[in-house]
Amino acid sequence: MIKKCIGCGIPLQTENENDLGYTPKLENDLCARCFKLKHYGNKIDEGKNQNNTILLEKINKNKCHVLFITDFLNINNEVIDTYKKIKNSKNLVINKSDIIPKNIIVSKLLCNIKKIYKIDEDIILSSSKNNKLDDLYKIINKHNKILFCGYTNMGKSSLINKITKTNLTVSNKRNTTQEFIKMSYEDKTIIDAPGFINNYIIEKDIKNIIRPITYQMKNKYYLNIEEIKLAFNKDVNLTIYIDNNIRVEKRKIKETLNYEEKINSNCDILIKGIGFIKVKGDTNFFINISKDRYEIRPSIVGGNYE
Ligand SMILES: Nc1nc2c(ncn2[C@@H]2O[C@H](COP(=O)(O)OP(=O)(O)OP(=O)(O)O)[C@@H](O)[C@H]2O)c(=O)[nH]1
Ligand SMILES: [Mg+2]
Repeated sequence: MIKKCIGCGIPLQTENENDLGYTPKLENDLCARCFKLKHYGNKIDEGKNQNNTILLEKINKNKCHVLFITDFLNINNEVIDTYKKIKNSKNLVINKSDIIPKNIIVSKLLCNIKKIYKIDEDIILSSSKNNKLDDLYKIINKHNKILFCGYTNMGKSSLINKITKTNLTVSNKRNTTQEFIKMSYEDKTIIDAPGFINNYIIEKDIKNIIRPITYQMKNKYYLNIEEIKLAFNKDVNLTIYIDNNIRVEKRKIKETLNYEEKINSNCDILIKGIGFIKVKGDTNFFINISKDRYEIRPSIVGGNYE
């Protein structure tokens, strides 16, 4: 039988140091990549990039209940479209609940997400960091075989480590888990899956609760968030939900920005890989990134969507 790395599931090999799964000795339980990730943090090459279509096919072939893991800043059409393509019985899990700002009423948040993205199943909140696992256990207890999937870095392996007391490799590098990994938990089977990949994944760890920042924007100014420039044609109030470590600056407009779009009051401008901005008031906005990088939606943190 082929021996697999207990950290990421890749078959172990001693032949080629530059290929995935390499280990100097087959007696080792970890591949060299997982060894480095566990002991030295981030200084490693990227793992194998997953093919989302093949990954989805493999998930759909499994006869099991699926828990699809995402987090507060990574709820967007692409993520939800992938969730909806899962044919098994399933739940959406908003993990890393420890980063959700304190002023947000989580029951309302989940209700809003359900309505805006038209999700039929229950949405569950969890955090391996804060040991918020009670609602997950309720689901797990109802099934014999449970598969955790979702986009890379959403905390799937961290949750499974907490639940099954295993030692899967966890890191803020994309593609940490390389293959499906089966393990037992009580009389059940739990499966960890490699993460789906997109172009805008936050590789930085969000360690602290998000502190929303409220701005009064004047139309002569634009907001600068990393490489993103965002301006409005009216004075508007907005609240920004991003990692506290990202710098936000207000600067005077000197150039016109490429894309203009209309937004209604109480909608979010979601910027993939960064977070979202809730805008109060109808306005047009101007942005320097193309349409595939951002989305507009009714705000998940307010409003009434009956
Ligand atoms: N704030 C917070 N961070 C978490 C939590 N769970 C995991 N993380 C961090 O999120 C990052 C990704 O965790 P993993 O468990 O490796 O994520 P994954 O979904 O298995 O990732 P892939 O294997 O690449 O698909 C790590 O840096 C973790 O420390 C959580 O509950 N809260
Ligand atoms: Mg993983």
